[in-house]
Amino acid sequence: MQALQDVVRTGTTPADLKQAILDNLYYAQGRIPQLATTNDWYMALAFAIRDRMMNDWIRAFARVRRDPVKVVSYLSAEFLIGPQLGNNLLNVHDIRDEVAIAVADLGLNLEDLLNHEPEPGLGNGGLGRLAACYMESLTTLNLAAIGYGIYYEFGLFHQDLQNGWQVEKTDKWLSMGNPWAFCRPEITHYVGTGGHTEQYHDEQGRFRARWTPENVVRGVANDIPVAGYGTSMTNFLRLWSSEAIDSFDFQAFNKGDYYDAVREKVASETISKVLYPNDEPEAGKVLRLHQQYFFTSCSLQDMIRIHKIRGCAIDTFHESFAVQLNDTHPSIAVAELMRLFVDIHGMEWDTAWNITQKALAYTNHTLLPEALEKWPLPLFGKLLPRHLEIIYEINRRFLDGVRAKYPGDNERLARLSLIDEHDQKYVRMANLATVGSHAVNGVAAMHSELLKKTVLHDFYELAPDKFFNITNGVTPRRWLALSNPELSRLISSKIGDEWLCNENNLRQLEPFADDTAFRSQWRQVKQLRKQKLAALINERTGIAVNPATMFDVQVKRLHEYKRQLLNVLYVITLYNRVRHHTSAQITPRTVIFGGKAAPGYFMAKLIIKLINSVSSTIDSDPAVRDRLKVVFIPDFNVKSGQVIYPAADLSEQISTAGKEASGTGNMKFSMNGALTIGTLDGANVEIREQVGAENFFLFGLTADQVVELKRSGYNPRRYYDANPELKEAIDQIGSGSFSSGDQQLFRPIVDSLLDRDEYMLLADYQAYVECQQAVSQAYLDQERWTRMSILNTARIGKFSSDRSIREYARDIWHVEPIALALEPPTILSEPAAR
Ligand code: 26Q
Repeated sequence: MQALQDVVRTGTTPADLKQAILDNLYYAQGRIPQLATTNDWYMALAFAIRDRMMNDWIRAFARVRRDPVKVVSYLSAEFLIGPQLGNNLLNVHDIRDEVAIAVADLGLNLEDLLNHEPEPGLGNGGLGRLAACYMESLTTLNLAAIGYGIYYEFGLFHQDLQNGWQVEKTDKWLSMGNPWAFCRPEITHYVGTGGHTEQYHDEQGRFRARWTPENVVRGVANDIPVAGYGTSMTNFLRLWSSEAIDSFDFQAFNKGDYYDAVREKVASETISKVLYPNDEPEAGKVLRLHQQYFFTSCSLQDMIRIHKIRGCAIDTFHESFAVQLNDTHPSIAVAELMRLFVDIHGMEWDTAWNITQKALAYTNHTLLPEALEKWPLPLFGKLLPRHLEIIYEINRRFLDGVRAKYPGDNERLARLSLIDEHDQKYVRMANLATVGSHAVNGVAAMHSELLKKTVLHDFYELAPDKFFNITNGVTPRRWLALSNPELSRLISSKIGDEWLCNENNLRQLEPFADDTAFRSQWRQVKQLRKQKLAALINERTGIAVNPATMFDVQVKRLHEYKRQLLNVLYVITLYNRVRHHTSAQITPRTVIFGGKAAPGYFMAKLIIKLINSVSSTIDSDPAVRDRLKVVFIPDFNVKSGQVIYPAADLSEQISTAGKEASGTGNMKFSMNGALTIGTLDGANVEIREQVGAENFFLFGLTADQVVELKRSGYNPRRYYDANPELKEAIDQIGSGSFSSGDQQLFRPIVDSLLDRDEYMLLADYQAYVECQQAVSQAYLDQERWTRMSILNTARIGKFSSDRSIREYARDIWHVEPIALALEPPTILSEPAAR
């Protein structure tokens, strides 16, 4: 009887779904169809889909609470999950078609409801999106996992353009409600800061430390389910929001100091208020350190709570959880876990250290020295006095070991120390994470090699077995099946749909590269996706682009090392060539940019302005505008990415070699059949290996050559003086050709290029222009281009996040899939296991 009710409650026929939407509209939203807004309908549909995730979710978690399965705990300050509805329609029993019928029956359009969902922008870019892809793959692979992070009230800002400049708008993503999150007021943990420490002897006469914090906030869990594809496994994100312990400080209140009392509350709620919009650390931001400690502490306390519920002893913690640190942002976990073990649970230091190291693993995402997190010691000690003591103790013991191995090598000691003592003192978070973990990995083969050679070289010499490479990957569910349904259907029509969970199957497409009819269908799909992007561009910018031109795309955060400016220099060169008719045959291009600049990053914002200025200048030149167009799509995010990647012909991956740890956009483009023009940097190296050198447009200095050129004294002016086309382009920027004669506006760009050129754009310019020439040539032969495009998709399987996660599972976490098929079905009358 109950089981039957369960089936009715969450049935998946169009009729069941229609009824469920109406029920939710009425009972969860308090609305009737006649008065419902698009948001009401969207919410009702989202609740109906969420209802259909509950059984699997509760069942999976009951299993995890009961049985000794090792759970992956992915700690990340960012989860850039993107819109949930579309992905859940795909992953939850693949019910999109049924839902479309149900929705149409209600007089609605599914596309409109999908478009209505706001982007949950809980991340800056690559690192946050990687965490989201990994959670999806973990679930698809039936691995038990919890993604721990922060429930930011305001996610990454929205980018507007005003007169070509970036303007930031607050992201109020929760203002209309979030149907995917379960607030769990009963799951809370307390997190202290400040105050003082003291030492004492406990009842057994043991020497102990006690920390009396000055401030305490409460973290409340907000759970968002994560569905896997083609499995009943469901995992979840547990994102913490901060609250004041009491809604009022009654002492202050009674004194009549109402504002002081409320101020406390406001300060507590500030912790999870807003995502820092920089994808690099900024020195001295105490609130950021507080955020990191807040979510890390809540998460570790939560794991210990779950571990105890399972009836396990504290000293087997590492058998319950494999804790992955997504960059150094949660690296305070090393000291916090030690504090919880030693101070709170009374464990011996050596035992605690052993368990901590066994539980933790650290992923590094950058080699750039300015991007390595370090906190000024006074700031750190004020916020986390006990943690500083613990870090000193870890450091003392660690350096004793180093001294024994390398007697007298003080320089090595200074480099390895957890404390930077060069002038001001700092806590080095990468060193802390490395020492406290049993595994350290880079995110692409080249990056992992450079890690061992440069930033973590001394650690590598100490413990070479700690170091791994796990090349990044992206989920083919969101980035191919969901973003590009037409291409997915075309692929499945030839090789079946197994490729969705078995990435190697894509290889079976290779023979179809030689099939004329298939190539024609492939082009038709690309054309369709280009029309869709053209419509989006028109809606966002008012610019009409021609889908018959080559779509040449660079979308990613704005950063000097990513060299959007090199792309602009080429565009200006092309503009000049068209104007001067020096190029007989030019392949018409639409050059598309998108990406946010950190609000305080002056140069990145000026580059956005330059792109928009070049765009208008070209657009107002009738002789050029049909053959060359430049557009900047504002507010690039996951949602627009899903429209942009499938529509690209050419993917720009042109960072200075040695600077981009991996890149993941490069994978999304290639998966959707775009060809790459790129340097030997990050995962480009492996993408080229996979798709074949003949299907990849390579240019530029290698990482070794970059280092060597810098060492031997790089002089950008030499390139400027020797190259008339380069000189012309830079002179135009400086002389006001794109700024109505204003010679000051873009001066900082010109000066930076000619005086320093930190990222060696000028050194790579000629090679880039020549490579672009080869691209233009290749595009003229559409049959050849299509063949290359198909081969890109066919050979990109390695970059599925499923492959990455299998490697983490095998080499770092030592976890196995759980067999859910053996579980009895959950029925509503049976309470979930306690
Ligand atoms: C740190 C401290 C204080 C404030 C902000 C930060 C912060 C926030 C975000 C530092 C870094 C980030 C994000 C970094 C990032 O996205 N890195 C990218 O990670 C991708 C996934 O591995 C790689 O593909 C990219 O190459 C890498 O740049």
